[in-house]
Amino acid sequence: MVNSRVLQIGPLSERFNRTLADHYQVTALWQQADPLRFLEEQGGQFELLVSSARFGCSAEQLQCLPNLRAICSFGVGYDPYPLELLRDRGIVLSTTPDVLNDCVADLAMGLIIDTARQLAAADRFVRQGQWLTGNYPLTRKVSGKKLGIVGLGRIGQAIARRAEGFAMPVRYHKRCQDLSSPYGFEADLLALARWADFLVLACPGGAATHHLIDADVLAALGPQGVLVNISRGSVVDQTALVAALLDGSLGGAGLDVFESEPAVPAELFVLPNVVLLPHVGSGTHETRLQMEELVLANLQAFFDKGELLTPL
Ligand code: 8YV
Repeated sequence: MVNSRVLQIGPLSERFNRTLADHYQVTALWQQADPLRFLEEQGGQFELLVSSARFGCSAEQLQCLPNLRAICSFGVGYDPYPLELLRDRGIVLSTTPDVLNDCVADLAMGLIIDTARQLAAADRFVRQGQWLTGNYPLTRKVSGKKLGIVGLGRIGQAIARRAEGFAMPVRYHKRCQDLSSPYGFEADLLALARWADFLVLACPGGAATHHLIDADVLAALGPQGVLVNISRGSVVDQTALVAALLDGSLGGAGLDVFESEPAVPAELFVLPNVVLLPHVGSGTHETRLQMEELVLANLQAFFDKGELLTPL
């Protein structure tokens, strides 16, 4: 038997918060005057926790939750959870896989096109009245160009399928070759970066991929190459990225994620070959609703049967 008290670490949509409160006795941690003190005093009563890929749950918080059994997380990223600690304590974690693949992959293609064809910059050109006095400079073609994907999980595969429609040859890099994949495997990330016109990051964040994209990878991608990041800011050495974009040794970048969001390096604001988005990969009405429903379905499954629907 699981008790119906749910601890929620951070706010999700109003709609989600309301539905959750209709079915469970919810405690909103962020509304407590002193959240850590509250946890120290009251943490023992919670077996269920709801959080997100943004708020996660720290080791410090977990220490105050001795009876926790399951975490239902909104989003597909699991980097803000101490996975080893969860494993040691037998706490199960669900994320919201698959339902966001299309939107994140759509956004990756959008960033490829926007960065190469400079849609956002050309739009600014029109709005500023500059077309009245001259034509926009030529940009770079997308169709037929070589696409390297770092991380060929569910989202990476959805990006690769879309790229086929643009006649883009696809190769990928990940820790182990995916033998069922029709795409070429490249064990050497530097070789993939040298080969690719566009390098899209679709791998998980966390310690294993921290600064995987460093100055050497950016140099290999080169002055005609474009980096697109829809995964996590931590995967890229952002200082090296800014330097490469400013000195022209990297051709462009389309970025939906940053190292310490919502801070974005202001040096990039003036560059027309850089597209900057506020972490909106999954941010459509349709997908966010499906993500919310999947969090609630996981919670209900654990409450009813002690099992999650989409465990990590
Ligand atoms: C969300 C994400 O923006 O799924 C993820 O890992 O980063 C995004 O879908 C995030 O979960 C919001 O909390």
